[in-house]
Amino acid sequence: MNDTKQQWFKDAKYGLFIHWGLYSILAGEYQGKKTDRIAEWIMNFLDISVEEYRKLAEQFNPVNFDADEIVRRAKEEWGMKYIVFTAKHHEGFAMFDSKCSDYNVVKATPYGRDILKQLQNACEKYDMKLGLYYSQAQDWDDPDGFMHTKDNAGKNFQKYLDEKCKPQLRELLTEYGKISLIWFDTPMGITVEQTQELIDLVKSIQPDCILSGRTGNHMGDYMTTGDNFIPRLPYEGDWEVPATLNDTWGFNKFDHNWKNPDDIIRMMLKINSRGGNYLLNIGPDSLGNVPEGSSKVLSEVGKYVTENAEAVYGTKRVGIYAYELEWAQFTRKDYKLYVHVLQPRVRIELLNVGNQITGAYLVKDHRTLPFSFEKTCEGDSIIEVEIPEEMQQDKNYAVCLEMAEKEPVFEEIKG
Ligand code: FHN
Repeated sequence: MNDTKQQWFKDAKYGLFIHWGLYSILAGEYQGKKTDRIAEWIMNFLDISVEEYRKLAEQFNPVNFDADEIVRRAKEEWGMKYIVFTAKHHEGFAMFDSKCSDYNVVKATPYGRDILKQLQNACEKYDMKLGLYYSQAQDWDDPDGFMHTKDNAGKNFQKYLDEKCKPQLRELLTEYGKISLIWFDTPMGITVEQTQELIDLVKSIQPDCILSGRTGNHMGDYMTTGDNFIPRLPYEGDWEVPATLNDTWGFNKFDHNWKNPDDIIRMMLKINSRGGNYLLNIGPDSLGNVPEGSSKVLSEVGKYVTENAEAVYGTKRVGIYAYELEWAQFTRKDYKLYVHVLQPRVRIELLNVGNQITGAYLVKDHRTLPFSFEKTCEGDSIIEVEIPEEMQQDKNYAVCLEMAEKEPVFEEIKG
């Protein structure tokens, strides 16, 4: 079972992924050609040479970037408990002041300021956990870094690891305060020994720093699911679903396919209910603006999360309930079952939940609600909670059922 041994990660439930790099300048299009795939892969998909791609750095000037504003909103408005920022994505460009590669935001761009330092300062100010994405295997700029779908024969991968990857990780772990998580990704080609070298390096500098499921050879500290893939069943241990708000991670000016807030809330609760964290992405544009489409959705979801904070953060995996409920999702704590009501209801009816209920209240204002628990004519347990009349047309609120038992008693359907 995956155990990060970090309570903050177990309790977090909801985090912000930020994919940002030079690809945001191309925004899904290069020399009139569009990519119909994730925009941060444009260098690979459209076969842009290293020499050409490097020229993008000369244009990178994100004068609108406001780390304080992004972190403040993530914390106060969007309800996120941690941030994972792409310190270096597959393109190989460092969004921090790297001493071992000049291909970085301070030395190679007109902007000349350290993006990561600004984020670190803001995270410290708002007491936000900071994690860093680092592409440890793919580096499309380094001659010895791997590139998916291309011929990697003859590359001296160990040289890249020793001369770029490890020195940069050392910089990240020594010069940017507390790093709570390193989000390694696409561990293609990396051996068990090489993976262990990376783990040892990280843990020797910051022992509490946890490692994503894509560290390599399944040696990370927790399970990372496929992108946008939600496990169907409750899953034991620590895990996380990385997810997009549209169909890309890096900014794509053509992609306006934003998911709607209700769907995001439902997906978040499914993930939380099954025991995982939801790491939801934004891709700022080349000026540093967070796309309007994503901040609108995040604000709506944030309203739900902050109003119902008690029913989200620190909750635990719920067992399997016999019925599929269109209108609800569950989360739980000891002696409390939270029913997230996602569609209008006159009353909550839960069949085959056999707990003795000692109280019921609306999570957002702790208003007590009338309830009963008894048996149906068929002898099945049934819990009912009355919804106040003025709320019967509402959706998206949580109700807490206080139970005499520590955990929900989900009965089998006997029929
Ligand atoms: O190739 C990357 C992709 O660009 C993005 O960073 C996602 C996030 O989970 N990870 C890889 C694909 O799974």
